Amino acid sequence: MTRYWPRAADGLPPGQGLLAEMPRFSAKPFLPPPAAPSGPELAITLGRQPLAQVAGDLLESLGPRDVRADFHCVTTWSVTGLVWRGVPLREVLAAAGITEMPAPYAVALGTDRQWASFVWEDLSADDVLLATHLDGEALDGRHGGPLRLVTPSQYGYKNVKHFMTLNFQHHEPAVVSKQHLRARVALEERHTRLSARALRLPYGMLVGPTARPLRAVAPTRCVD
Ligand SMILES: Nc1nc2c(c(=O)[nH]1)N[C@H]1C(S)=C(S)[C@@H](COP(=O)(O)O)O[C@H]1N2
Ligand SMILES: [Mo]
Repeated sequence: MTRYWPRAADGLPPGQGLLAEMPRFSAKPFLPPPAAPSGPELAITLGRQPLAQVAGDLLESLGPRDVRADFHCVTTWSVTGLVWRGVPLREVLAAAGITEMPAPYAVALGTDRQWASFVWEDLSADDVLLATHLDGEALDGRHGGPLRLVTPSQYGYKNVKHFMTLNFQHHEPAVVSKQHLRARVALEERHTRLSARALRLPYGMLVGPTARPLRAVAPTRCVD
C-alpha cells in the first residue's frame, strides 16, 4: 500500500512538506465517500432563512474557468500545481443576488456533515472557488464531488468537499474541534489555541495513517 511521507521542498508555506499526488483525506478516512446527489446544487441560507439555490446551470452560465493552485493540509502535507475548474464563489453569490455581506460569519457544510466556519473576508477572497473539476476530471467521491469549496490560502479543512449548504450567521460559529476560524496557511494558523510549530511533528505523524491512497477508495456511488 502507498505510504505518504511529505518531503521537504522549496517554496512551500511554513511547516509543510510535499506529496507527489493528492491523497483522499477525510475526517473519517476509513469510511467510503458519501453517496453523491445527482448534480451540483448549493443552498445558501441566512440563519433559517433561504437566500438562494445555486444549480449547475448557473455555474455553466457564469463560465467556469481553470485555476491553478497549491493545496495545504494542516497535517503538513501539500500538493502543488492542482488545476481546479469552477467559478469564484464571490461571482456565484453576486449572480444569486448576494452582493453585500449578509452576515459576518458563515458555515460551509458537506453532505457527510463535515463543516468549516468562515469570516466573510476569507470567503469572498479572489481565489475562493466553487469547483466542479480537478485536473480535467469531474470531482468524484474522493475529492468532493459534485461541488467543492476551494480556498487555497486556507488549510485543507476549509476546502469543504461534497459542498451542500452555505449558512451565513450573525454570531461567530462554535469552533470545530481543533480548527482555526481563519486557518491562513501563510500565517500558519493551524489550531485555535495550540502552537502551530509544536503541532508540526505530531500532525505530520498522522499523514501516513490518515491519507488514503486513491485506489483504495470505492467510487462515488457507495453509500455512507
Ligand atoms: N466534506 C468534507 N470535506 C473535507 C474533509 C472531509 O472529511 N469532509 N476533509 C478536509 C481535509 S482535512 C482535507 S486536507 C481536504 C482533503 O481533500 P482531498 O480528500 O481531496 O485530498 O478535504 C477537506 N474537506
Ligand atoms: Mo486536512
